[in-house]
Amino acid sequence: MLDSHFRKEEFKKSVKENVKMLYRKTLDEASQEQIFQAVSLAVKDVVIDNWLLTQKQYEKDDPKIVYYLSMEFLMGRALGNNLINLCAYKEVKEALDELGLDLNTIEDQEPDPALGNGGLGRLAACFLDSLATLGYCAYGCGIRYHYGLFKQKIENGYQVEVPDNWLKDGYPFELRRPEYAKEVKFGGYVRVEYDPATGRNNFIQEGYQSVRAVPYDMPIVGYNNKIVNTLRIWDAEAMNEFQLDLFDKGDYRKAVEAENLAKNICDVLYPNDNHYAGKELRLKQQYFFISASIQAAIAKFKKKHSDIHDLPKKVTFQLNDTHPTMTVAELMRILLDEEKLEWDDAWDITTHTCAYTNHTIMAEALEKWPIELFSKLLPRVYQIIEEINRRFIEEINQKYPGNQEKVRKMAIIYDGQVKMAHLAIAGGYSVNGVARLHTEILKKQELKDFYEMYPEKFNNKTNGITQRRFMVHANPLLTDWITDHIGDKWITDLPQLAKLKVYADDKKAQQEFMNIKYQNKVRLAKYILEHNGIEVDPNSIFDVQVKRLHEYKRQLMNILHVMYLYNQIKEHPERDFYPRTFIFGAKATAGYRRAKLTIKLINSVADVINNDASINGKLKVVFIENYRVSNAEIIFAAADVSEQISTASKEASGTGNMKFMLNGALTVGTMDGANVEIVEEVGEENAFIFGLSSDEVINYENNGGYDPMQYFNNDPDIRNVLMQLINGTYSNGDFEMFREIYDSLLNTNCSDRADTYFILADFKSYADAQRRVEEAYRDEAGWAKKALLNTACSGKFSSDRTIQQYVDEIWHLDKVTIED
Ligand code: B1N
Repeated sequence: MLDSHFRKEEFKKSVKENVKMLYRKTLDEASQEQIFQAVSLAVKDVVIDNWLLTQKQYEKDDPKIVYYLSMEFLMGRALGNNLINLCAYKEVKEALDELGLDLNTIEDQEPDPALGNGGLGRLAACFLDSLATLGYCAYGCGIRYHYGLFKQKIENGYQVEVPDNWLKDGYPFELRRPEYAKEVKFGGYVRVEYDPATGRNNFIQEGYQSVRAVPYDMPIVGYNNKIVNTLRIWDAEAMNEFQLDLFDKGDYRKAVEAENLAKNICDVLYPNDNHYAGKELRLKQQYFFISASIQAAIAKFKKKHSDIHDLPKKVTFQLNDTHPTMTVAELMRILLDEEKLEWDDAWDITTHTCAYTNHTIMAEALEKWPIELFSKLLPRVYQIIEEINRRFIEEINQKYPGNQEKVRKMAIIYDGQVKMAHLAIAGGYSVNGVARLHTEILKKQELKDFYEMYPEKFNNKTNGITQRRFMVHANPLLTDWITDHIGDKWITDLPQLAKLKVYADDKKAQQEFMNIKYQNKVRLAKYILEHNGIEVDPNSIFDVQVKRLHEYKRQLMNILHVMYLYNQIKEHPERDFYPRTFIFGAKATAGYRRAKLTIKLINSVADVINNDASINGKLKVVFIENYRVSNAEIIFAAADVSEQISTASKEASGTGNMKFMLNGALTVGTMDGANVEIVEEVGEENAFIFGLSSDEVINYENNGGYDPMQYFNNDPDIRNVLMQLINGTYSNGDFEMFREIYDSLLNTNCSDRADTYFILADFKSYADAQRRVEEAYRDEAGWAKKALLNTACSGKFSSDRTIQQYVDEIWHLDKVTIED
């Protein structure tokens, strides 16, 4: 479909006009950044027409709406993606060519909107793409952080964090909507007032500070269907009108405080992944965007509907992890205090409107807010949670009379803390995990008591990714090849890729497939040379681990294995060794010392190995600086081997694993998260599985008996590698630099059990899996077949499938089509 607005000549004219209007320049005078703005404006123009059409259709059809509430939306760049979904990419590229402009260079001017940390935020972005593409009425609700996730620089091998001022030149794909601003109240106290008219108590928050929440809307373009949904991110502004009375009363200090509160709230995204830090400002962020979003949703509902009891029929709130769990209490507050419903009525509505997704079982990620902090900041909301808790405990006592143990484990408020997961489970109608194994672990271990109490709430929704960004945009060569072979239906129906299976043994297809992989490796090699100054050989195996840096993801095991290979090559220079390039990309949370030291170790090992002429370039190690959505697209397309090596049971799902598979990389992985389902789809013979099972890991954790020192004592290869951490091999003779890492693996005196993530237990079976990789790669046809089958079998892992399951089994939304 070529939209009339994208007739080439018209588009070219529009770009020239925009440059003139915005900057009083001609095309050849304008900078690339200015041209990016001008092109984006031309694209936005078309998007806005469809945005209006979509609103009109929704207005007419009145479909049920899902609000996807998330602290993170890791959107990545919009320009190229919008062009893809408008089916105008090629036309626009040509038009720009004719103007002497290069679309790739223009796309590179866009800041990467990084309003998320990793998988959780990127999942939210993929879901919005699928919701729009499938034609469902959905709003993403989040925060307009002024600074996204930090940019990473590597200096002397260490990570340095640089602020990400993504809004500094203005972001062309957002629209400020001051007419939808909402007031959000913090602090003060609750006055209880008997109302003789109703015979009820009124609860009135007083002495509070207000912040004005102003929404900015970003268009979410569906693929080839004219639907444009909305990501609404809230910014905080001082609430001048409301604060005036504080001035009148001479309470200048309060007025200034309120102004400061507004200034800080949206400053910056907390850079933690799978970790809870318990900061007051984070709690403010949570309530800020939830209160604004829920108020706006209720206001919208009431425009069309007179009976608030119908809310669950028309609205559902999906909580992306516990971060938006405030929704339960805020909705109760509105229903009780503003809609004047009775408790039971309000609770019935709330528990049929909210649904919760769990994304992790890592204990350190569990949100538990101290009640002093909570009740001071949100006195009325806290009061409501106390009442929810009181009634919940009653329910537990009814079901398990006299069982104090159950109350202790399940209460929402206990030990001076508010437990957000418990609130999310009690206050919603659905609890889902993000991969089959993860959901089973939730039911059998982490949330066992809740599963026993509410088995009907629990369900699984295995994650997915959008092929529009991670294939059509990221890998244009393979996109065209696939479409040449099976048509283009797969772009909105990924299981169609199975039709490629008939080419798995076809010599010509194999060669073409691997030739595209080669060209993508050349593209990545060029990127690496430009950005890292390291030359890599596209004929070597590209073995890639890109994801947040976390101990449970075991980047350390990967680099220890590289050290082991290097030792082998040095000891046996005569042996045949297939050249391999180990590629890493990872940001570490600024305060996570051990993770940052792992980055230093990777870079130190890279320095030694890459500069050792004696190994003839057989091994290369590259740490790609500032891993983010935009370079991820280039990296996935170029990978031969996908490293998915988390300690079994720790990675809830993973989604990078799916992006690699889609692009024809083979998985080296543990039976963890969605890897289990990946192997199920592609067949064990087309992946390299190793390591302890989740049951074995959980058994060690519950019953003890793991002793990493045994491996150190009995295995000289492991011992050699570990000794090299403390004998200066990779630290210019400094014995202390990597001591902490060495200790973490062996020293029981450290805070945790030594080797918390079973690296030594899995090391040899990992090395063996890697030997199988090398052997398999030597068989060119064999490898091509496996790679092709990975792509062909990846159909399940589209977020379109995931979203359809959410719709069918949780949300029950109505499908919308644009008639025009
Ligand atoms: O969510 C992804 C999964 O694919 C990953 O396996 C999982 O690790 C990730 C607190 C998190 N779980 N929890 C977080 C992020 C930020 C934060 O402040 C926790 N991220 C995940 C999508 O399901």
